[in-house]
Amino acid sequence: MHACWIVLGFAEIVYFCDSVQDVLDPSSYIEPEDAVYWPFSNNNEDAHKHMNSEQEAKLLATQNDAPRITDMSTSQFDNLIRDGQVFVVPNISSEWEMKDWDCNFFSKDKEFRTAEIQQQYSNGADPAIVPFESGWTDKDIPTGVANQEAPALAPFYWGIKDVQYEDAAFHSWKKAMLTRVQKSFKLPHFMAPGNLAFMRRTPEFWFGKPGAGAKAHMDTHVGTTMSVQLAGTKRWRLRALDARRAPYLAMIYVDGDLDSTRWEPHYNITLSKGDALFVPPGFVHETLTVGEGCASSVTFQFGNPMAVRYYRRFFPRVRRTADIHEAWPVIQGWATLGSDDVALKAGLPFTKAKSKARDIFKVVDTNKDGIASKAEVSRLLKSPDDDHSFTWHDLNEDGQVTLSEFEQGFAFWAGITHTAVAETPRKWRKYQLQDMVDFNIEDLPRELTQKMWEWAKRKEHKKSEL
Ligand SMILES: O=C(O)CCC(=O)C(=O)O
Repeated sequence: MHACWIVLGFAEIVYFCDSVQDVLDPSSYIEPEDAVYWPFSNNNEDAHKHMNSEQEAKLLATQNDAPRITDMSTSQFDNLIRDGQVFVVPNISSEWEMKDWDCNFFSKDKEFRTAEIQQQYSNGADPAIVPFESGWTDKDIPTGVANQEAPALAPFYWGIKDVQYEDAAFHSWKKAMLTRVQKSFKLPHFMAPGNLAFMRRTPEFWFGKPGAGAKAHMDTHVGTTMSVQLAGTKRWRLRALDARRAPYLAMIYVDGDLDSTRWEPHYNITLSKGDALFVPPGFVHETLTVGEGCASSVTFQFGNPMAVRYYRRFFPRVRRTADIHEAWPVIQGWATLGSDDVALKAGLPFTKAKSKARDIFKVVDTNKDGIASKAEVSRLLKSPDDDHSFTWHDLNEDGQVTLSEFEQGFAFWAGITHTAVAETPRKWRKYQLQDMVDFNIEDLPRELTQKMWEWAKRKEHKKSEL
C-alpha cells in the first residue's frame, strides 16, 4: 500500500491507497478555503450582523491584522513566501540610510527636491505632476470614491525605478538618484542574496497626507511585494483574488472599481515606521494614511522565492483571472519544465496530460531512479538557482519529485489551462494564448473588454446556478 500525500493550506492530509490517486484532477480539486488558508481573524459574518456602521468600522479597524514576525529565519521566510502568506516584519529599516526619509526630507534634500512626483488615483482630473519642493502636501485632490472606508485624497508616487528604461517619465529624474536609493537600503538578513539585484531594480516611493491613499486595485506583478513604512502611519486593506467559475479575459479588479460596491477586505493592517509588509501577487490592496503626519514608504518586488505553492493551490482562480495574467506563462514554464512545445500553451485534458508528463519525466530523470531530484530539474532548466519548477511539483515537500507527483503537477496545470481556453468563446481564444509577446490583454479596447466581462459574469452566474 502506498501513502499518498496532498497538502492543503498548512494541513497535510495523508491518504492510504493501493494505487496513486489523482489528487490534482481538476474535476474534483477544491481550492483551500480563504479564511483557513490565510488566518485572518474577522471572518465570521454573524459578528457583524447586529452592529451599526460605526461599530463595524471600529471592529474592522482593529481586527484582521497580519502576523508580525520579529525573529525571522530564512527558511521560515521562504516558506511563507512560497505559500503566499501575508505578514509584517517590524523594524526592518533600522540600519538603512533611508530609514528617516520622510516627506520633509524629500522636499529639502539637495539632490531629490527637484525630482517630480505624480499624483495617482485623482478623480478623473489630469494627475498633478510637481517637484518634491513644491509644497505638494498643501494640496487636497479628491479621489472621488463614495465609499467612506476608502481613501478620499489622492497620494503621490515617485517611480524612480523607471529611470533605468529609455521611456522614463520625467527629465527631472536622474540615474544618480536611483543609484543613491539603491545604496540606501540593505537586503534583510533572511532574504536570499539574489533578491538584492531584484530590489535594486524595483524601488518606488509613495507619499500621502492623512486621508490619502491608493484606491483598491490589483497589480500585475508576478513576484511578491515588500512595502516598508519610512515615516507616518498607513493602513493597508487586502483581499485575495476571488474564486472563479468562468475564464475572465477582462480585468476584474480595476483601480477603484471595487469602491462602487462595498468590498470585504481579508486583512486590515496598520504599518508604523520601520514595518515591512509582504503582499503576495494577485492581492487586491488599498492604502490610507492615518494619524497625524505625512506618510512615506518604499516598495520593492522580489522573486526568490516565488509564491509557487500559492499559485498551485489557487491555480483554478489564477488561470481564470486576467488581472494576474502575467503569471500564466511563468507558471506554464514551471509546470512543463520549460517545454518549448507551443501546442502545450492551450493545455491538455487531464488524462492525456498525464501521459505527456510521463514522456517529460523520462527526460528529466536522467539516472532512471523514478525520482526527479532538484539537481536533475535544475540541469534540465539550465538554472541552478531556480527551484520554482521543483516547488510546483514537490507536492508533499519532501525534497524529491516522484513520477506520480510530476504527473499530477503537470496534468493539473494542463487540465485547468485546457478548460479555461476551451470555455472561452472561439473568437477570443487567441487572447488566452498570445498574451505578452506582441500585445498585452490589458491593452484591448474598452468595448471589447466590456463584452468579455459581461460574458464571463453571465457564464459564472449560470454555473453557480447548477
Ligand atoms: O504604498 C501605497 O500607498 C500604495 C502602494 C500600491 O498601491 C502599489 O504599490 O501598487
